[in-house]
Amino acid sequence: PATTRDRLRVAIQKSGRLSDPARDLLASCGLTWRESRDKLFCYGESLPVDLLLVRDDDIPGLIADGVCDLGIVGRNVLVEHDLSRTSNGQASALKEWRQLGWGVCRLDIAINDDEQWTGPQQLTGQRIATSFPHTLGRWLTDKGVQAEVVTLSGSVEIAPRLGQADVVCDLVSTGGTLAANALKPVETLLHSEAVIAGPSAPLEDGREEIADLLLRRMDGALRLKE
Ligand code: PRT
Ligand code: ZN
Repeated sequence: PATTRDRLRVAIQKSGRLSDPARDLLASCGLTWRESRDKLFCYGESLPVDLLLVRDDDIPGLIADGVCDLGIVGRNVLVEHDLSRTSNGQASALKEWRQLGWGVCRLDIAINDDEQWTGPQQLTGQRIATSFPHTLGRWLTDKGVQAEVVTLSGSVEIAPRLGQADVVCDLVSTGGTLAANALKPVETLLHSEAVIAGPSAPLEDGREEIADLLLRRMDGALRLKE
């Protein structure tokens, strides 16, 4: 690269389910930081580790492009990004460096709760609403099922009632949202949790050592929580 970077850059979710636990985890590693006025960037004071505050969907791309070194993100987002690359013929660029044990959820297929479930073949010819089209597409291919994937960026659970889809494929934690929409989970495509995402290749310019230090402290912090 034209420019070298000697500080580690970690992408975390700006606001959402993973932002507070991610900040807590970094603080438990002894990191203190100063937030920029626009609250998009945090300068690390106690360690050469800076934070970038972004939408969770942007985290894998920022690491793949080398803008950030590590990220704290749901496996579901990482898997979806990876499959979108490989389905384009690009090489897989990222891997999970750590599993964090929180942000646990499943990516499930859910159908109307008054319907019978006989198996994946039942989805043949159906419209399935999801925010994870590549993950769903791979699962359908694995099962040999031909269905129509309807990609929605949010409010997936109400798609059947709006007539946009017949069934949904969405994240589930308690199941309350599905139940409130008269849906029931019938298949699990992915078990997810928050992970430390990083490049498959080693880091450069001394950032490897900073990452090692941060991850060692993280391992200690995670062990204390057990
Ligand atoms: O703005 P940005 O794009 O950053 O945020 P976002 O809205 O995409 O993400 P956010 O904050 O909702 O979730 C971030 C990550 O948290 C997800 O990528 C998952 O890895 C993880 N996670 C864990 C969940 C859930 N549990 C979860 N329950 N993400 C979403 N949900 C939603 C689900 O989509 C459904 O609408 O919660 C509803 C279901 O919850 P239950 O408890 O009713 O089953
Ligand atoms: Zn998102």
